[in-house]
Amino acid sequence: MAFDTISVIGLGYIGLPTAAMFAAHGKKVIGVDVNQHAVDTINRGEIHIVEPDLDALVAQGVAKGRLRAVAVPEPADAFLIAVPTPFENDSSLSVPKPDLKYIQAACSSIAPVLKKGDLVILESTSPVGATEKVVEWLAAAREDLSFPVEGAMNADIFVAHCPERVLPGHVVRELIENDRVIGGITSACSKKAVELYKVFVQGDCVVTNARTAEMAKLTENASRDVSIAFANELSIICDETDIDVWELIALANRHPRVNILQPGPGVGGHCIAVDPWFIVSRSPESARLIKTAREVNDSKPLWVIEKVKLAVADFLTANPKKSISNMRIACYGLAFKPDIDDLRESPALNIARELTSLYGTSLVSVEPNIEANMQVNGVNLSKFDGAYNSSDIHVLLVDHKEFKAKSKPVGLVVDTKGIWK
Ligand code: SAJ
Repeated sequence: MAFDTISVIGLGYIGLPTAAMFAAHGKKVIGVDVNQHAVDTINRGEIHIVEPDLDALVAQGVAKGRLRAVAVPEPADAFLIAVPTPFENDSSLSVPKPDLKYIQAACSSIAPVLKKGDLVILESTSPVGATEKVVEWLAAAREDLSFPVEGAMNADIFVAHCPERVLPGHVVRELIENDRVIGGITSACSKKAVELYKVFVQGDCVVTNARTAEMAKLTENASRDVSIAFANELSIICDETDIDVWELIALANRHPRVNILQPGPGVGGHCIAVDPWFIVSRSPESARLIKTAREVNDSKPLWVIEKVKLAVADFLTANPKKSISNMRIACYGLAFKPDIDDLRESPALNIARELTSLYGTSLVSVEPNIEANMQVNGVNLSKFDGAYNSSDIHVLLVDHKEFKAKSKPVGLVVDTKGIWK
């Protein structure tokens, strides 16, 4: 059978669901991760991240003996690389630059077990040219094998880029239903990659070259970032002009060709707040709108912090006997978006952290997706009801379902998501 054994390198928010999905479709799957805690958790049939329906999928795959996790790659017929692509840790750079070290490390780890006929897929969101780098790194490590070259025929190994495009919170459904963009180094690579994804993908598998596939993914997220920046800019303009931005957007969206997104505390996650920089770092002179959108979204948390400072000043003016040490401020939500526990690049977390440093123990934070009564990145976590019933200032940062179910609390409210009107 083609692709008898599939290996997924990186068992995070994308790799683990992908691995479990192949296992659910009858494949033998070897997941690889450098994090021993993740490996052990998965091998117990449990998961180390929060994603609806993923727990059952992993439990089933492990129980049936189709899914197992290891720390060091073993031979397989297809290798999917789903590792992070962070920025280079260099504060002197004016435009953040992608760091491919995890992709390179993944290549080094699979190179020794590659054999003729294997398929290697880069799923990680990557700057243009990264898939060609994968070929370079693998070829340097395995001189005994031939690797694909654009326009040439026949090689021992097939390499393609197939960017993940699933929405955290809906990963299991979107893995199956979404269309996939498949960019092989050669058309033979693309063909082989389509064959692999068709194991479970019901959407179309659309073939292009590797560079276009890389840029397609970056473009999708940059497009969303620009749209959210427009909404965030509107929210600031509306605040200055005493207009309810949510009402305004709802009205404007009644136009058949207008579809404005929602403002918020800023843009988070490891995707939309990151990927547009991959375009800007490559084309700094030309990517003007994309860069400005990033700056608009990145500056929104500072604006929210200023709003909270103004609310504190208003409260103290209205209550002259109080001081910061005997008032209470609550932040609601730390995750980067509703109904998940993911704190990556979260503007809400950054706001709560900054407010904690300003107001100390007068400030509590609530995150229903993380156990209360603990500290997360320097932020004190409290239970929702206590904070809701006893705070003087309420700062709504994430529209989690628990918060949406409540009406506007008593006290001053800074609502970045427009749910407590
Ligand atoms: N956000 C707003 N207003 C909105 C929509 C989102 O402020 O109207 C904020 C969210 O609160 C969050 C951030 O944007 O902080 C990103 O959230 P998201 O739901 O837009 O996207 P992600 O980061 O969870 O997932 C995106 C998706 N890309 C697109 O929708 C184009 C997903 O399909 C990708 O697979 C994912 O990035 C990725 O991995 O690249």
